Formats: sequence, C-alpha cells, structure tokens
Amino acid sequence: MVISHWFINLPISPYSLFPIRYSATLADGSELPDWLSFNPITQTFSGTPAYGDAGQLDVKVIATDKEGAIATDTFSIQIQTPFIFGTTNSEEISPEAGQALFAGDGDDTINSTDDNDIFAGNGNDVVTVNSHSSVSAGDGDDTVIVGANGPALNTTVDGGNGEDNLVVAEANGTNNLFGAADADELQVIEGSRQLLFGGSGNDKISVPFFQVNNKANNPHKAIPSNTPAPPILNTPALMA
Ligand SMILES: [Ca+2]
Ligand SMILES: [Ca+2]
Ligand SMILES: [Ca+2]
Repeated sequence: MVISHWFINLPISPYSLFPIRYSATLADGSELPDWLSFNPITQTFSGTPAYGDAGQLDVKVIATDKEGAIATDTFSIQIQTPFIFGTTNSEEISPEAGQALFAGDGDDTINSTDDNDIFAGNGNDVVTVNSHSSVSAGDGDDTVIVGANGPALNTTVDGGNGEDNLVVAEANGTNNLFGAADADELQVIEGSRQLLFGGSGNDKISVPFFQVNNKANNPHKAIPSNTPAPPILNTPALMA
C-alpha cells in the first residue's frame, strides 16, 4: 500500500549536475517504523500499517547534494483507524474499504465495500457487501446481500442465530454463505460455484434453476442440514 508520494521543495539547486541523495526519518530524527519504507529514487513512502499503527505519523525527508548541503522538510502521514464501532442505536454505517466494523446492537444498515470485516452484532441488520470480505451477522433476523453493487468473490457470510436471509446477488468467484442456527433462507441469484450451508434449522436454499439441473456446469454445493437438497432434474434438453 502506498502511503504517500511527496516531492521535496529544495532550497539547493534542483539543476545541479550532481545527484541529490534522499533519505527519510521520523520528524524527531529516529528511524522509520519497520512497516514503513521510503524509496529515495521515487521519493515514495510505502508500507502496510498494522491495527496498532493508526494515527498521525510525522516524518522528515532529507535531501543532500554532493557538496554536503542539506535541505529537510517534515510532514504528517495520517493512518486511518482500521476499526470503526457502531452504537447500541439502530444506524446506517458505510465503512471504507479495508476497515473492520463492529456495528453493535440495534437494527443496523451497513453498506460495506471490499476488504471489510463486518460484525453486525445483535438486532435485525441489513448488510450489503462485495469482495474479499467477511460478515458475521450475529443474533437477530439478518439480511446479507453479497454482490449487490457488482459481482463479488471471496466473501464469507455467517448468519449467526436468527432467521437470516443470505443472498449472493452476483458473483465472479466463490462466496460462502452459512446460515448457522435457526431457519434461514440462502439464495443465489446469479453466479456459479457458490458454497451454501444452511446449518441447523429448517433452511430454504435456492439457486438458479438451470444450474441445479445441469451437473456438468458444476452446480452450487448447496448443503442444507435439515432440508433435502435441491432436486436434480435431468431434463432431456439439458442432458443433450
Ligand atoms: Ca446490529
Ligand atoms: Ca442472524
Ligand atoms: Ca440454519
């Protein structure tokens, strides 16, 4: 992840025939943290901060010419907190990509994007989510829609307790739906190779009709626990 791209404003001549050497430290002169590196060629900072690295980081870039003249400048890198928290109220929350959300109690509406870890908490929550994410819907009768805003892949949904409605609206890779306890409804609207597990309870699992009926296309691995699997109907037209 590229944190920042920054060009130093040099009081020494930028037209010098001699190369200018760049380096970077923290503003107090100490070394950059292990996760952050500075490329002196491109004058680019890059790195992947951990959860504990959120906040402001003050850094200093040092330019040195062949004669030993030095110019420095300091600036701040803002590292977004990776966690956001809801309240006990019912609320609408839209986490940014890469964030983990703990929505808490209440009937929450959560509009997530990619690379999100969503913990919806108690309440009857409604969650939309795209790719490379996980959703733990928690207690309550929750609705989770994967790929509502475009095809999704590599997202895992756990409905938790309650009668949950879990949907893959559109997929371009495998997603996993797990109904968990109680009677859940799991549905694939568009997309193949989706993994659906009803868990305990009288679950209803539905997938596109043509995929149920065409084993050659590797249909969904729909595995309800207390209800029979969708029927495999080998119609002559689809067997041809
Ligand atoms: Ca909630
Ligand atoms: Ca639930
Ligand atoms: Ca279930």
